[in-house]
Amino acid sequence: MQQEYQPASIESAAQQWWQDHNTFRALEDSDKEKYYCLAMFPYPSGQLHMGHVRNYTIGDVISRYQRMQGKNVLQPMGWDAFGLPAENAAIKNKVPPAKWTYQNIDYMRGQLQRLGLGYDWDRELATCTPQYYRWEQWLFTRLFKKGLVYKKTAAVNWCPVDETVLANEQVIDGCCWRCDTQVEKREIPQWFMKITDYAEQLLEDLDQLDGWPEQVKTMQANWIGRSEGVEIKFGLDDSDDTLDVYTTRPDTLMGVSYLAVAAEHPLALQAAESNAELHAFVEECRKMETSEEAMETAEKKGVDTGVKAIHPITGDSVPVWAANFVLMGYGTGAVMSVPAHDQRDYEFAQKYNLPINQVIEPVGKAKCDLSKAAFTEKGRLINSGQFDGLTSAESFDAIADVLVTNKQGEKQVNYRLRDWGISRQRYWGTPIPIINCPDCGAVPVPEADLPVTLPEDVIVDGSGSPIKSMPEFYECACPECGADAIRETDTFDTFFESSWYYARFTCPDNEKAMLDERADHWLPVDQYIGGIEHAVLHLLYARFFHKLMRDEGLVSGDEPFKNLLTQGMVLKDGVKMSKSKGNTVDPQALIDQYGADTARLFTMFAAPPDQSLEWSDKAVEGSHRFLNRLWRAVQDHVEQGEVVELDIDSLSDELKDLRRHTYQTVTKVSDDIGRRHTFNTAIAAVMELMNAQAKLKDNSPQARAVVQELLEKTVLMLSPITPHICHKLWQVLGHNDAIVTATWPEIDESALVQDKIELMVQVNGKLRSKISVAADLAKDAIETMALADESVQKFTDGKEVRKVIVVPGRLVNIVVAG
Ligand code: OVH
Ligand code: ZN
Repeated sequence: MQQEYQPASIESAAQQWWQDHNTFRALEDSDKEKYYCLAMFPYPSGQLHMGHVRNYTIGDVISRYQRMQGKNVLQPMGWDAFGLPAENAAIKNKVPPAKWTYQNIDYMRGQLQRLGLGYDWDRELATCTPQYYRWEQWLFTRLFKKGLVYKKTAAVNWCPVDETVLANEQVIDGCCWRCDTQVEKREIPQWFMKITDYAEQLLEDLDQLDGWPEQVKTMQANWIGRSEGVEIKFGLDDSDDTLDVYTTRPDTLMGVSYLAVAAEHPLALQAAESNAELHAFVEECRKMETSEEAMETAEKKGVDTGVKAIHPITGDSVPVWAANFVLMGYGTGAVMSVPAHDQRDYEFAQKYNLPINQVIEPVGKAKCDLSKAAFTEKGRLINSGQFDGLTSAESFDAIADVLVTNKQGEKQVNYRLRDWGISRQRYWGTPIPIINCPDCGAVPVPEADLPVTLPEDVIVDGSGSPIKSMPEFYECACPECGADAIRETDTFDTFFESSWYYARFTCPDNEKAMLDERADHWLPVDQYIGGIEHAVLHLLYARFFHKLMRDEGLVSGDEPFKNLLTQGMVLKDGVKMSKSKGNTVDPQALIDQYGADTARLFTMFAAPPDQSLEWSDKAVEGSHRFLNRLWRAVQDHVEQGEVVELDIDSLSDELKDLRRHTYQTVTKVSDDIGRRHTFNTAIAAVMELMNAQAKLKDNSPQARAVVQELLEKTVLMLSPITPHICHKLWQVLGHNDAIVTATWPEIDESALVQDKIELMVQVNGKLRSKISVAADLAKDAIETMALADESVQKFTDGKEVRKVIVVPGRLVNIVVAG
């Protein structure tokens, strides 16, 4: 009696088997080659969404495939558990962030298990536990001693009504998300990591990352933004000070018509003391948003400071303006402005009637019309005195040389990358392990006193971080002098936790050290998988941390992630799924209705992993139908009883063709899964093979042997994608071992050899017949066979054969007279 395909029971049985046999526990002491596969760990936000299902299915398919290649696979899972959502939920639902977080973790862990993902759950970690974050506190104090972290004042978003700092995502159109008050900027002391010390390495080592998408490497390179330029010292009237500017276009130096400084530049601040208009402007700029985006879109404004600078080559007087498009934290806080050759300077000059001096003329096809816009391309110098006639490239060195000789400038390499501000004035995060002593200043918490534990039994009501009003948390003694001191109450940016979790997964149980020799065993991660939204920040910070840990002797190797796969978005009706749009699909409902295997098959079949995946009810049903078909094909096959041994030499052409199809499919699927990561085309190939099998009418013992082989290979090939149904069908096909312990099918080369080929036979260029011949048949034998063919003879009878042309492997053309 044939069983129905019942995903629920099949799936729980397979999962039980894996659990009972510790199938996915990864141990180091193995002779096998290691393979570390990691999908970016989730925020415990409540429930899985389709983006998670996709991310984790891709990781699981690759892991299971590599396991079948005989590798010793590590696939861990954990929780990126700190962050603002827990605080928002706490305000809304009146539950402490810790409780909310741990509940979510429990629920989402269950969902991941229900999907049949092969994780080593013994290595599970959550970043909000002291066992985890103590080690980043420890690393931070080491880096402090090395001078790689420092404190400086920096601007935050401040709500004057709620009297609290706001995260960027809590500022909506410049206003507070809670009370809609206009947000202000506030300068407060914050901690920074010197990622700029590693800018050169972070850029150079991109070359080692052959397994990363070019697009991601380009985004990182642009973010780091290395440029070669010249720092130029402009003298100031009535002063011994100079005003230093950095430019990548020294070729335009002779066209400078003004200098622009940030509103907070000391020069502007001093001038503002006796200039009311400037003073008002400085105050206005203080409140301005300084995100890169806001800077781009804001109207460009400025005020003349009245200060005059001296052009280093001509000695001409150059006005100094304060402008809202120059930032103090960027470079020297001053730039030289060349309106003729920079569009922003051009617009500013037009607005304030400043001179537009052309000093570059176009060469080749470039066009220049300064009545319409700046000419920003490189070209040849004009109106530039001694430098006239040089190309932009030639003048770079010529001008730099003059400046260097006169001690008015220096060639310089600059980076767009800024140091990483890691302080957050939030509660649900890792406490920064620093004690502020009135006498000793900032003192790192001694190793023996770590971790600094975050109190979890708190009420979060939106009125600021609760630990900022908990003396029992922040009152302490200075570790150096014993004086009464105040503990830091800011916490780390959550990117801090996600910058090293991949390494901690190798030794999550170590209570004595951040990392141990197991890190060297498993790292680098062989395959990392995650969304493109992490192309810059997370991936850059993780690469930075890896180098920091390397330089601390904690890991070896320069890079954490050998291969990177960036998955596309899951869309519905062409747009991103989101709660606010009301177009989400709950993966839990999908699993409840069809089972985990259908959910997995659908997500892998609907699109290549790096492209967006459009949700489709039809495609889900199609995937489910396919699994039903597979189920029935195997059941029908085994119901017919014993299978005899294959006797390859006795097979009919049809059966040989079907065997060849089987192994052609194995070849394609191996390449699609193992190298190209195009799981969708792999699945399509298996579906075609199943179609070919369904067409077979032959029911002889040898046909059944060929089908047995075909079904076994099919189930093996699908097992990384739909592991539960394959677990069951493997048993149904007569195996006593579990498919999860099986190896990937080998290619039977002899099955791929085509011993018969089909040739077209033409008479006078017209197709008249097809003949099947042995692949290695000699030319004259082919001629004889073609001439003897019945359908051919209808056209050759009674005619003189003038010539027979054989095109090997393709056709025979018979040329007859008349
Ligand atoms: N914890 C961080 C994180 O991204 C990772 C750290 C390493 C920094 C999902 C959707 C979203 C979608 C579909 C339906 C409804 C709602 C991926 C949304 C990731 C990711 C992991 C974990 C999402 C891709 C974008 N997306 N597609 N569809 N945690 O929980 O957000 O990029 O890294 O899986 O995601 S996370
Ligand atoms: Zn002290």
